[in-house]
Amino acid sequence: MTANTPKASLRHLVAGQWRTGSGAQLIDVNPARPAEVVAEGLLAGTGELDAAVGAARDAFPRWAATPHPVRGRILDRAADVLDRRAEEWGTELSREEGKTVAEGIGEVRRAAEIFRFYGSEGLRPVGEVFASSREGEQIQVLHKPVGVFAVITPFNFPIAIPAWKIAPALSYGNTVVWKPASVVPLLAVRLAEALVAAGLPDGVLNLLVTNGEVGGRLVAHPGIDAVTFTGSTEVGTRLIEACGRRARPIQTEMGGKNAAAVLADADLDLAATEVLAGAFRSAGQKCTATSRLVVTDAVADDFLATLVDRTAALTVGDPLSPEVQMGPLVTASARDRIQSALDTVERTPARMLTGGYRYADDFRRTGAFLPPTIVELTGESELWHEELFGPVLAVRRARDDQAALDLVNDSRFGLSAAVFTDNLRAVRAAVERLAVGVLHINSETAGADPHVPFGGAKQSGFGPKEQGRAAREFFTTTTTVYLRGSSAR
Ligand code: UN1
Repeated sequence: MTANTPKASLRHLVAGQWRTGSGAQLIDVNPARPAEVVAEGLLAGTGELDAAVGAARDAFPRWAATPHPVRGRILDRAADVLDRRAEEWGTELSREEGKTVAEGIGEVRRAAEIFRFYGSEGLRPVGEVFASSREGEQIQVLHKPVGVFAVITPFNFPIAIPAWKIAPALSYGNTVVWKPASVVPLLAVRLAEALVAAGLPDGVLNLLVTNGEVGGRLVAHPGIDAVTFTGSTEVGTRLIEACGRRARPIQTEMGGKNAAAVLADADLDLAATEVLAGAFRSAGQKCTATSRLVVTDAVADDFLATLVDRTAALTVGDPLSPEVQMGPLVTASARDRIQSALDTVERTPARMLTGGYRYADDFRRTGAFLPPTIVELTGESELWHEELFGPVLAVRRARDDQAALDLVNDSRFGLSAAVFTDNLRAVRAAVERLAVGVLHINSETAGADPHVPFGGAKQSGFGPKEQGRAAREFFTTTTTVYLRGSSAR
């Protein structure tokens, strides 16, 4: 793909029709080469919003009544399309979002896997049966579709996160109005295309690429039954309030400031490999990224020396080049926001171990690039507490293993953590004491398998967990049936 690759035209999917929008102009650019337009078109406005919600409402009764295994076959076919187009769409993902092309292709395949899991869901048990304490009675718990879901997704996994919300929503018989982050509209169009090609009936999935204002109206729209959101804690808590006022169920997956703890007996080479991946893949733009590192004093000097060397050796550049290990941030404004936070380092008890500078070469200065950065803190600093969502790792040293685990818990977030150790006692302490939704022992903080629960503690998440069978809790509503024969027989 080159600068001459034709740009895509931006469209919205409403009631099975691809439409142009009635809102402002959107120009979607490649963050590595900001002069290169990836897609262009008009955002959706409030007219399209009403039409999309109306279409989802109209489509709901038939879709809910479609047998679950039949719905599942459509999701399976969408997975086939995603697998078939993985190279092409993964390359577009890299060009639109900035992660490396290998990560982009991997993400499209991951979306396919998620659709396969929920495609099979109709072949698994659909409810629970309980014994009754009364003779001649059985108690059944039935899981039913909820209705129309508003699905709001972030830029950083432009196809995997939408997949893990849309696939369960559709599998369990709901219909959807989806608002993706407007900086990654092309991959949203691709996912919708896969579902259309798979034979999804009109109106079951509606896609609106639009701004935050129309997104806010979507969440508050009277035709919406429930909301699922992944994004910042700031926006998430606003949506929780808006839904609370309407007694409308909402699930949010929000910020993280995830720590890796390297304990005294850790395999330092393994820990360095995993911390490097956790902190700098996708340029640190994952809510599961490793953005804090705790090292116990006994191994701190050795470990930090290795980690700093390996970080400084990372190849940063055009994510479409196969040898590049880290691409740009998603936008120039994301880069500038993080750069300003790093500019405060001089005024805090901290020292820069690597990175923290501005690139001087033309290519990386023009693109949204920031070097992979490690900063060691010697006292209280915002860099320990605030999520930057970029390639920045804040380090603290701990006296011993117990103090290291205390530092891991020293956050208002609780999405994931990683602990590097071979010590069984330390592992047990970590499992029992760390307030996180996802815990990795001897692997990086990021990553989420499609068949197991995913979500955070504290201010990282609100409502039921995502993925696997855990998603059923949010995407269905239950009826408890006390079932007896009639007394006459
Ligand atoms: C991963 O770690 O591979 O927004 C997935 C995020 C998370 C997904 C993380 N919801 O980064």
